[in-house]
Amino acid sequence: MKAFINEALARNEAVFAWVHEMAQLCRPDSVHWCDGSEEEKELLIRQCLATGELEELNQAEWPGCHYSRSDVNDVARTEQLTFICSRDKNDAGVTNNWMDPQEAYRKLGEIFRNSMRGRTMYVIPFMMGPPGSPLRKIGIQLTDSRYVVLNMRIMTRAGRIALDDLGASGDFTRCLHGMADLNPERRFICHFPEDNTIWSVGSAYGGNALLGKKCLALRIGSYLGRTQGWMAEHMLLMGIENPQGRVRYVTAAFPSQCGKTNLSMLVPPKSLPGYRVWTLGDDIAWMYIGPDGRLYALNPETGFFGVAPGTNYKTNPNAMETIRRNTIFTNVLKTDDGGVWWEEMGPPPPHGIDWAGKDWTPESNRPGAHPNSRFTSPLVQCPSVSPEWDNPQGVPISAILFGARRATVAPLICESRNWQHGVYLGATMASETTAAAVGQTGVIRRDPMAMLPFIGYNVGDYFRHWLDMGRRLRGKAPKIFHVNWFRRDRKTNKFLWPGYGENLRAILWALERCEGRSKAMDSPMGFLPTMDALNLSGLDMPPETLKAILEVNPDDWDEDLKDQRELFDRIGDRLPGELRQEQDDFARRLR
Ligand code: SAT
Ligand code: MN
Repeated sequence: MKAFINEALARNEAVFAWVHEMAQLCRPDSVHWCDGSEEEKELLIRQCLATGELEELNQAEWPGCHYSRSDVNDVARTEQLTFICSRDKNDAGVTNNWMDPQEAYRKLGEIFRNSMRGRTMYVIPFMMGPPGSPLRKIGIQLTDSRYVVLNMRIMTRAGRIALDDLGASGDFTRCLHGMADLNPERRFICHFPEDNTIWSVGSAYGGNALLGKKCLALRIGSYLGRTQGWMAEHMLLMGIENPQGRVRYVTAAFPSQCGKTNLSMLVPPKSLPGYRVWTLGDDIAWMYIGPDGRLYALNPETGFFGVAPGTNYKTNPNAMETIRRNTIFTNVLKTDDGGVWWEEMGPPPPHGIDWAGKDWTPESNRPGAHPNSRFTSPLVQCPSVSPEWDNPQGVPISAILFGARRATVAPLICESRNWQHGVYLGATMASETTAAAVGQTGVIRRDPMAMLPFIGYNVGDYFRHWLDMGRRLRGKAPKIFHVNWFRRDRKTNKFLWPGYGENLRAILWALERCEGRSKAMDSPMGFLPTMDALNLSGLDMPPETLKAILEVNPDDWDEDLKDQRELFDRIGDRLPGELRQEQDDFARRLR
């Protein structure tokens, strides 16, 4: 390892100088440069087991798997403690918390100062995106958490590969992370887009601490994407192969915990023989315009940081197979025989230790796994992994889906009239909140493009960038759809649509529409499948139910339109006029 480090540092003064400066601030006892090797992983795991940072699972049942319990105050992203620190407050926009960069460096600097005394500072060079890709980005994360190192090794291309790729360049994202005392009062996740820098302190939880993910790949990524002419989006990426063997690719944006992982690993129902789904990513897509003028997408990550509760052999068999090996489980329930369990995984064990470290039995009357408990697993272990998953060019996109979790209002699927109208549908998305972020769950919040907590700059400029991309794609833009698997019956409050594998039926209609086939009917919101256009073979669905799922009822929309207008008013003068126009047109069509 030493030789590789010396070699790399001889080449790259910028990295060396920055790491030195940060070490002067945090004062770790030692600095460990991560090379990404297997020996390094084994060493880290051994140390984690010795300190209790990880617990070993039954290695016969769960080979290479480990268990982690995070601090009970540190189990989800903390959006209220997340800041965009642009020089001009207006550049952060109304969807972000803003802090003056000087103040942020000072404030967080005080918390970081000497915070790594008695600990090791790990230097993790990492690459987002496949080697050789025009979109790949290098980051270097400093952290005093071994858990973070082990997760970053699964979620990114970490170690020597990234430093070698960087060469002598100073063009890398400077990611400083420290646990400090894990005190929510002294927890800040700050992004400095103009400095290509991220400082995160006081949390060791996924989205707060694995800085390649939401912080780099989405917040800094979206900022870089706008300046460089590409897009960083909160989207899964999947291929759909038809019975003739042709594969078409789709990206889909849903808020956290709305089933992106399940959809990306979908298993087609038996009644749709010959179809196959290929998984490329479950959370983030980077998209750019390829040499042929089409939109291409790739997944910058190499792993899944998926929600455990609700995952089982019925809802997501591919995820269940993926997580059997080399997986880190965080905040699930640990069973007495060294296995894991979570709500809806299967029959509960008679006894276990819950996510908070307490004794648990099925009679305990509280969840054994935290609702936001997670698995971290390598993407290549997924049985449905696409052979194109690490194609440096990415894959061409046929359709973009914007999905929300809505009990009412939004139909199963709706096709936008054109790109601009599709951007409007994405911009006005709203969804019920989930446990992925700290706060109340189940309340409706507007979540433009499912990017509300992840847009790294002014949301008005972000919408403008979407419109510009459409213009640059000329006639070759993918079609945009709005989907909602979560509509409920007005009387019984039960879900109307079976979801999971059956969601493929709606996507197949979308793909047919992309080829100018299949039937649609006009509605105020956009084009809906006609009653006979969805392939429902083998699905026992009464026509009344289908009608209810596809309904766009003008009376339902009053409140929603009001709420949309509020968002647009708040965005103010950076809101593109085209979106106001789309909104007025929608209101007119509803009347
Ligand atoms: O933010 S995390 O990456 O921890 C999970 C999510 O919200 O998608
Ligand atoms: Mn996510």
